[in-house]
Amino acid sequence: MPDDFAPTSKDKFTFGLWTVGNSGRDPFGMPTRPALDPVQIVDLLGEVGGVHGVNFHDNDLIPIDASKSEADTIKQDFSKALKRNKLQVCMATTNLFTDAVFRDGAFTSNDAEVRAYAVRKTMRAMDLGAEMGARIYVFWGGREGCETDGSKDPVLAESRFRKAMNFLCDYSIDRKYDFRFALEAKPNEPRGHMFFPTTASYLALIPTLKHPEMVGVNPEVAHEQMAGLNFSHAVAQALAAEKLFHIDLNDQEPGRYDQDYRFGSSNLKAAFFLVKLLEDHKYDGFKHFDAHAYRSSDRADVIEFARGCMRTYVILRQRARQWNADKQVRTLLRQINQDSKDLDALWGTFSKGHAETLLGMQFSREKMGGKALPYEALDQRTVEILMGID
Ligand code: GLT
Ligand code: MN
Ligand code: MN
Repeated sequence: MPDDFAPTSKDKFTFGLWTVGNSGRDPFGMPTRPALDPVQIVDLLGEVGGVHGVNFHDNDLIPIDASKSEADTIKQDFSKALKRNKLQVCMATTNLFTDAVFRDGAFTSNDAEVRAYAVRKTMRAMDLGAEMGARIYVFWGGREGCETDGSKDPVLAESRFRKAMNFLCDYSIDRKYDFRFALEAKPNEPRGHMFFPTTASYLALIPTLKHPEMVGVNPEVAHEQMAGLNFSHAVAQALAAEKLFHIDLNDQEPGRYDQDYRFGSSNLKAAFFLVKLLEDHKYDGFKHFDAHAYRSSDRADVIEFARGCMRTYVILRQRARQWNADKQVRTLLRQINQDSKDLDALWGTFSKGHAETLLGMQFSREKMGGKALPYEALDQRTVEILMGID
């Protein structure tokens, strides 16, 4: 029987080396799975099937202290593995958080030498990303933040971050790398407080940059949910601003540490409305599963985890189409949306005439306030579609 939900390369699903390569280490325990090198991870993704591409931090691929000849060998082996498994490199990023040098930030560090080193490390990582074929470059400021507000002036921190972005945009232009930058927010963890805690914070920063057209966002489901926010609404704002350059899909239970669960595993209804939003608005970028398997999983289960992320997306996409075409949903939506082009036009553009007409209009608050809004029925039908009821 053909599998209607099998992902294909056309779906543009990607995984980071650090996602399926996650060894199960956490702050309380050692790895539970053997460490995999980049070639083994790419082979694993090939075995998963239907994956479009792979993403990496500079040091996921090349260890921070590797020599030039070691780096060359790694790159050659990696390129062969990509070819063998028909995978592309889609996104690259910089590890500006693991090494102790970044313990108090990278671009926003209080130490000018660390700031310069962070910019230089990113330049080299951009060289590597461009060489491997990436055109999206993600910035996740893992250590950009503080524990005590006495340690940093947050206005100065913002201006340092802006300067780094401006310099690196110019570097990409100068080297003709054609990168689009995607900024990824997170409210906390690993810092007590992180700068630019939500996607909206970055959307507000972007117009203040030297090359705003080059810079967008990379929202992550779990990060917005950690801030107690509705992820779809953050994505909607990015879509409306034409700034959704990349997306990190995973899942998260409310009020917990950063869990990076399999996509759709915790809040299926929120995942459904997210997929529906992306599909309705024809998001065409990469869909990166920035998630990892449970610490208890072995290699075979890691493969199930990766397949599960993609399969859930594909099934939810099919359910979104079903929802859009569903008779009952359509009837309810017609009843809920009371449209009038004339009324909208009245306040759509200002004119003295429009203002006069509006001021003179008669409204019946009682009638408007008494209209039926069958949202219970709509939500129940949504849940039943999700449960597979035709
Ligand atoms: C890290 C983080 C992710 C970011 C990655 C990019 S690294 O795993 O938790 O959300 O997307 O730097
Ligand atoms: Mn995360
Ligand atoms: Mn992420």
